[in-house]
Amino acid sequence: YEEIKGVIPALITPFDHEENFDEMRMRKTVNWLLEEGVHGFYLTGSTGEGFLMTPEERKVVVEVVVDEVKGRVPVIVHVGAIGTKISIDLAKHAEKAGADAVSSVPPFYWRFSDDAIFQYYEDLATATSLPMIIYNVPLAGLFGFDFIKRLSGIPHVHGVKYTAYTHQDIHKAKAQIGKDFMVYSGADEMAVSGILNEADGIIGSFYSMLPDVFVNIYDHVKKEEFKEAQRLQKIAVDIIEASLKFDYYAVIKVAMKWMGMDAGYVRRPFRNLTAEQEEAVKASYREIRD
Ligand code: NAY
Repeated sequence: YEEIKGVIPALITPFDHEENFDEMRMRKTVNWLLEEGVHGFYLTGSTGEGFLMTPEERKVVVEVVVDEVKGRVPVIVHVGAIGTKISIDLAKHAEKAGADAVSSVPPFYWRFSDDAIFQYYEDLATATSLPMIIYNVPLAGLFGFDFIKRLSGIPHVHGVKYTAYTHQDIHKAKAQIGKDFMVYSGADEMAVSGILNEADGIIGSFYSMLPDVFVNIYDHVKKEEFKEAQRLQKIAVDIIEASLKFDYYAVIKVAMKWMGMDAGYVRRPFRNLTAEQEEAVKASYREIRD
C-alpha cells in the first residue's frame, strides 16, 4: 500500500469461553468491519490483547487476518514485546505473512533509558523492509516531541501512532519532520481533533465497535461538515465513557454481539461482563441522546 490512511480499528481478538483464539469469529469480525467501511486494521495491540498471547498465538492471529482481508485494506501488525529478539521475530513473521507495516510500543516495565528505547526501535525497524510505526502511548510511557523527532531518523520509521492528547504536536510533526511522516491519532474521544490537526488516520479500540460512526466522523471532517462531525463525536464520547466503567475490551465485544457480530470473550485477567453488568451497560447506552 502506498498510503495507510483513514479509520483503522485497533482490532479486538475474539476468544472463546475457554480463552482460545476463535478463528471463525475473527474472520467474521474482519468482514463485518470491512462492510462497515473501515480503511485498515491494526492487529495484536493493546485492544487486541497482544500482551496476553504467546508469540505463536500472535502469529496465528496475523496469518488469519491477512488471509481474510485478502489485500482489501492495509494491515499494520503490532509486534511489541519487552524483548527485542521477540519483537524482531514477530516483525519478520508479519513481513512474511504479508502485512503492510509493523508497529511497536517501546519496551516497558523496566523504565528503559531513551538510548535503550532508541536502540530497540533501530534494531526492530531495520530487521525487516516494512514501514515501522512507532507508538506513543501513556500505558508504556509517553515520548516528548523531540524524542519522536529523533526516532523518525531511523531507517524505515515511517510514522507514529499518537495516543496522546497534545494534538498540537501532530501539526509540529508534519511541519518539522515532514508531510510524509504519518501520524495516527489514537484517542477515540478526540478523533475529530486528531483529524483536524492533520492526522493521516485514526487508530483506536472503539472503531471495532462503532465503525460506521467513526467512518462518518472522518468523512464529515474531511468535507468540513463540522456540526455533524461534532454531533457524532459527542455521542461517541458518551458511549466510550459508559464503556470505560468496565474492562472495556469486554464491553466492545458484547456490544458487537448485540449488533449481530458475536466477537467472543476477553482473556484473563480482563473480566467478561456478568449478565447484570451487560444490562447495566445497555441501560446506560439507552440514556445517551443527542
Ligand atoms: C491499541 O489497541 O493499541 C490502541 O489502539 C490504543 C488506543 C486506545 N488506547 C488504549 C490505551 O487502548 O483507542 C484508545 C482508547 O482505548 C480509547 O481512546 C478509549 O479511551
